[in-house]
Amino acid sequence: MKPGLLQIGGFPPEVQSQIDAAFSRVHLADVERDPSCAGEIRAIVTRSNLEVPAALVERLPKLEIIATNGVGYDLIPLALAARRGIVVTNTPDVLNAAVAELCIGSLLALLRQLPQADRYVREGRWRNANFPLTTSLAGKQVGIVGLGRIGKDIARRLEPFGVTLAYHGRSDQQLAWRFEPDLVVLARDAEILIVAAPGGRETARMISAPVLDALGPDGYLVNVARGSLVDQEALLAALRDRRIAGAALDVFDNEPDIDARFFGLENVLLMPHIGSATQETRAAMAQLMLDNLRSWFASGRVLTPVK
Ligand code: 8YV
Repeated sequence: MKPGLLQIGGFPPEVQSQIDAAFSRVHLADVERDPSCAGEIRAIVTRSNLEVPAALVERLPKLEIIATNGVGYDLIPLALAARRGIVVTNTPDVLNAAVAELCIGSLLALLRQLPQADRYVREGRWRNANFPLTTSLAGKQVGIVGLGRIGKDIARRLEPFGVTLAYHGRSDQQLAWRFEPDLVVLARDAEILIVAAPGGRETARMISAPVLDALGPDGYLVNVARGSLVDQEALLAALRDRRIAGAALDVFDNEPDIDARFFGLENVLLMPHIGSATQETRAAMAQLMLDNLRSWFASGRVLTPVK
């Protein structure tokens, strides 16, 4: 008999068929309709941008594993899982390159105003005027908040652009780049602040009003991490009042129903949480998620547990 699996969110057909070949799949609505099926569920598959409510986990007495299709696990009740001996797996490393590419691509698009330039040409304005001068990346001071696997990939890829790098995080990793223990100082020194730290309680709203003020009117913010790291009200006000120059944002509070005030701002580049969204990367993430599940049910071991 196939093990029971509860699926949160959707997956592409080629992933879905592999889940369905190995597991007896139900959705949240099935559990609501027929609470008796909760007793059969041994695995949850989910996506890192969707919540696994603690109350749901409490209702699944036979749950052994939660496998998320993403690196983030801020929406999984880890303490409860640990207490219950439930294994949690994620998909680290396979998405580093894609997220780093989006970070640098969106930073360049923001500085060089690529969306505006595209619109300018399409609207036939090229003949009548000169497109305004923009801002170079070369020579800038860049501060990275969170120098984990993704942060390091971003830093390595930024170096050839001729920038000066510093970082802030939990500890000094004794690297070639300057460690700055004070986030406000990092922001004050930086012309570009990149957010690449994990979400969760520890990092919540760390990009606060004082940090944005320290970044200042010539400073740019890029967030490819989680909306929860930023005080969004403070960010909206800083963008509106031009107390920072601009922002490139892939993540927000309350996705996908984001605050509509962003739509009226010209100095912000908005993206629909697509850091890992390339065909190659999503295939590798799904493979790792499925490998973790299969390995657990075959051998009681997983490849990439969340520690
Ligand atoms: C996606 C992510 O949101 O890996 C993460 O933490 O945020 C993303 O890759 C999503 O989980 C893809 O299913």
